[in-house]
Parts: sequence; structure tokens; C-alpha cells
Amino acid sequence: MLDELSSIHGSVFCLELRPLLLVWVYKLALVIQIRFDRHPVMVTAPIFFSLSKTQNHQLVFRQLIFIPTIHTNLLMTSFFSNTIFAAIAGLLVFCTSTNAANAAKPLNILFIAADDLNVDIGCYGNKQMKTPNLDRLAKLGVRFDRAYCQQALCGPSRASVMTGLRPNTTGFVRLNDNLRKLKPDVVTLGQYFQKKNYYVGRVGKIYHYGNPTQIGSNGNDDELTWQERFNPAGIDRTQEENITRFRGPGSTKGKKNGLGISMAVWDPVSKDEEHTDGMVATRAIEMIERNKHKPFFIAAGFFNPHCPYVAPKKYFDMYPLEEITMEPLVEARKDLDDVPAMAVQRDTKNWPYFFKDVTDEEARKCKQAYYACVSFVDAQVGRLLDALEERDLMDNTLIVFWSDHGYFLGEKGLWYKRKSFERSMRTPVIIAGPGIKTAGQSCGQPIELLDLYPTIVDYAGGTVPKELDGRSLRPLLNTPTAIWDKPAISQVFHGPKAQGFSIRTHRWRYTEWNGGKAGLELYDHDADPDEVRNLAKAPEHAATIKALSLRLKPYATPQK
Ligand SMILES: [Ca+2]
Repeated sequence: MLDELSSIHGSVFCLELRPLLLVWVYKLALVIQIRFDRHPVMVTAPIFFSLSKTQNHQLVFRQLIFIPTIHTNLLMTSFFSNTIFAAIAGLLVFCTSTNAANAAKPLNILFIAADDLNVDIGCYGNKQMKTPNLDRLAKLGVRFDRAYCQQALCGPSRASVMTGLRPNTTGFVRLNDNLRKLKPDVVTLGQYFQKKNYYVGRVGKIYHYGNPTQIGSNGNDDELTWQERFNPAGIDRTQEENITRFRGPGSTKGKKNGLGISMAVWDPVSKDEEHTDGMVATRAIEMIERNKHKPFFIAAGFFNPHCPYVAPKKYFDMYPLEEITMEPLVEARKDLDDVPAMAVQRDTKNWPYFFKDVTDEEARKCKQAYYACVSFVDAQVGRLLDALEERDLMDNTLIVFWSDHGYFLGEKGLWYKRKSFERSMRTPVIIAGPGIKTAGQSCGQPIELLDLYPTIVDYAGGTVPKELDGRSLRPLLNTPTAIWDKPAISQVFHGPKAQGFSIRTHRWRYTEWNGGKAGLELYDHDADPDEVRNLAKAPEHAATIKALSLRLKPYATPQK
């Protein structure tokens, strides 16, 4: 972006010298006119056109006035020819002004969030997934392969993203904590851009919502973050009675409590826009259209693929059930033999897959439905990208795509989130925008979701507030392989007496439960990407553990 900004500033600087240049060009044109019987406009116009490409309206207009003045003074030609000249010059200004205005305008931000989306995405290497639009976005930007949330739970993760502060810094560690009670004066990402005179609007879920119960309301939103906010509700919310919920023998249909933590599916033959996320995209496009002439920060928060897993049937059809595989539960569970009990304390009470008596077949149906929801979100992301392209806004819009945390789909016999394993801490992050010369590349350095705030501010040409816990990712956007010494820190909070802190470096994941008193975990990702072998008790790794523990210590203060 520095490059982008300096090129814009550079062109403005050059423009100050441009009238002089044009006088000389024009004089030259006069000679050509005499020699070759061409009107000077014919000669000057193409030069004028090329010089005007990167200028803003005002400066281009200044030139427009200047040229006929030169013309009149130098030539004293007839009124008629001057009029033609001005008309042609005016036409040129009109033709070039759209581009010129885009180049000089401040950067727009399109901030897109998905809920509970793990890295089961085509561009992240999952060949089964059909996610052409996220893949398309990845080609336009940088895909971060080791991006981690700060807490694998909606409320704390999202508050951390929007404040650029760790859950431990704000104290926001519970699902429904209230940000303004904990940090009344915090300046959120949206507030930052409001102060920069941006239009700042939200549609859908950015801060925590009870999903699906609070769809259609403001949920646990922070009102001060936005100037405008929209809360659509589709048939996934208004017709919940059609959702099939698996919970043992005789699956139940109907509007039951607890759909927000459920293994439940529905595949209606329906249009995208009958669903909440289709409405989120439609409204976001309307916000883009309405604000396309001013700098905007538009946040589109999708509710999928959070459970209950509801999407139009056409997305289910992309994933035939017979192609959905899961490791048999008994085998999968063996992964957990060497982990501390606290690491899975919420997940083994009602085994399997969190709910008693859920069958393997039902779990596979849920996995199919989750994938359908991913493709459904992907299609909505595509609509947003199309909307930017159609309005010629790609050249001055930064697109940031993220999810609040990862998600288990039967690996290790687990479901959902809230664990300290890679599968629930790791999230997709894709950043695309003008000036990113590494488009299409991936970055393997560990980054944190709380780095998004400083990155966006930095990218938009602002000064990163000192109090933020994250760091701008600009060095990695410039050079994805750049040296990056900052690890990713995540935490798990099951209550004051059950807490975990985890550090992820390029190679290692190391987790301490209750300061180590309730157990340790160490995984070598170079050799064991699925975290099957806990190396915490291996004597040969004692020095690694000591070093990682030391690095984790400043972040690992337990919450009350
Ligand atoms: Ca979530």
C-alpha cells in the first residue's frame, strides 16, 4: 500500500509541473500544425489523456481550464475552434474522471465474516469443497495458512477482532460478556473509521449473536461501532419448525430450544435470498451501491456455516452423502488418549459428538450439511465480489475475509469448537486489495485475528494505535516469507478453574492447562499436522517446552 500511496502522491506532485509541460507540448503542436496541417488539439489530446489517468477531478479540471487559455493566448484562433477544443477536452476529462477519482479516493474496506467456518475450503487444500468464490478471492490476495483466533468461541473472538485486543486484555472471555461494561472507552475498528469520516455500516453478525435465536435482532452488538446496521432474518430463522434435529433415537423436528448448539439440518428447495445470509449479501450490495462515492467500511457478517446447518438444497446436492467420509468414532477418539482431561472436558460428557446416541450416519449428514453451508456462504461472497467489480471498485477496496474460529467435524471424535487444538483455533484469513503485489500467494507465518485491526488501519494509510495487541501484516503482504517472530496466542476459558493458554509458532503448538497444573500439550506440526501425538512428556522436548512456556508466560494470566 505504501507503494500504492506513493504512486498516487507522486502523480499529484508531477501534476504541479504539468501545466508548464503542456505549454511546451502545445507549442510543439503548433509547429506540427503548420508542418502537417493538423489541429493542435489532435496532438495535445492524446498526451493530455495519458497524463490525466491518475489525477483527481479537481486537478484535471484545473488543466481543462488551462489548455484553452494557452490556446487562446498563443494562437488567438477563432471562437469556433476554441469551442471545439474545450468540448473535446471536456469529453476527455469526463472519460478519464471515473478512473481518476478511484485512484485518488481513500481506500474502501469490505469486511466479510463467516461464523464457525474452518479451513475446509478449496483454496486451503480441501479438494472436496466447492468454493469457487473464496478461491477467486485468494487469487486476488494473500491466503494466510496459519491464522489463529484468540479464543475459539464467537463472543470473545469477535470482540478481540473488533478491538484489536486479546480476550485477556479486555476481560471479554465469556460468550455473552458486554464489551462496553468491560472497556467503556475502547475505540473499535468501526469507530476508528468513523473518525476518518468513512461510512461505517454493518449487516449480519460481526459481534456475537446467539445463532440462530438472535437472528433478526442486534444480538450482542456494539452500537457505537456503526453508523448504520441491518439485521435480516430468513426462513432459516422464521421457519425453524422445519429443521431436523438429531439427538438420538427418533430425531425430532420442530422449534426446540438449543438449536444454537445442535446437530440439525434442513435443505429446503429455496432461493438464496430467502435465507438470512442471502439477505445479508443483498443488503451489503445495497450499502456498497449507496456509498460507492465515499470511503466506506462495510461489514457483512454471515451466520453460516454455524449450526443448525440450513442452506438451499442445491448446495446439499454438491456433496452427495456417499462421498462424505468420517473416521469411525472409536478410532477417532483414540487421538485423545494422551491429552489432559481439561482439554476436552466439555466434549466427552454426552458422547458421541456432543449428543448422546447421535449415530455415525447422522453425523455424516451434519458434515454434508456443514459443507453445503460453506458453499452457500461462498456463493454470497461471490455476489459481493461481483458487486465491487460491476461498480469498478476493486481498484480501491481492501477485502478482508475471516471466520471467528475453526470447527471440528468428527476429527478426534469431536464436534464444534472451544478446544485448544489446531482444528478449532485455526481460521481462514484472506486479504486482497490494490497494491498487494503478492496476489495469489499464501503466507505460512503464524498470524492472529487481532492483527486484522492494525493491518486494515495501516493499509488505509492511518497510524496504528499504540494500545493495540496485534501487529500490521503489511510486511507479510509484501513478502509472505518475511521473517515474523510473533507467535499466535489463543486461550480457552471454561471458567475460573479451567483455563488453557496456547502458543503456536511456525512449527509448534504448546498448551498449558491451569498453568500446567492440569496438564500440558505439545505438538510438532512439521511431523504431526493432525496433533495425534502429545509430546509434552517426552524428555527430548523438555528444552522446547521450557522455551515455549517462557514465551507464553506474559499472555497467560488466568481470568477470574
Ligand atoms: Ca462462531
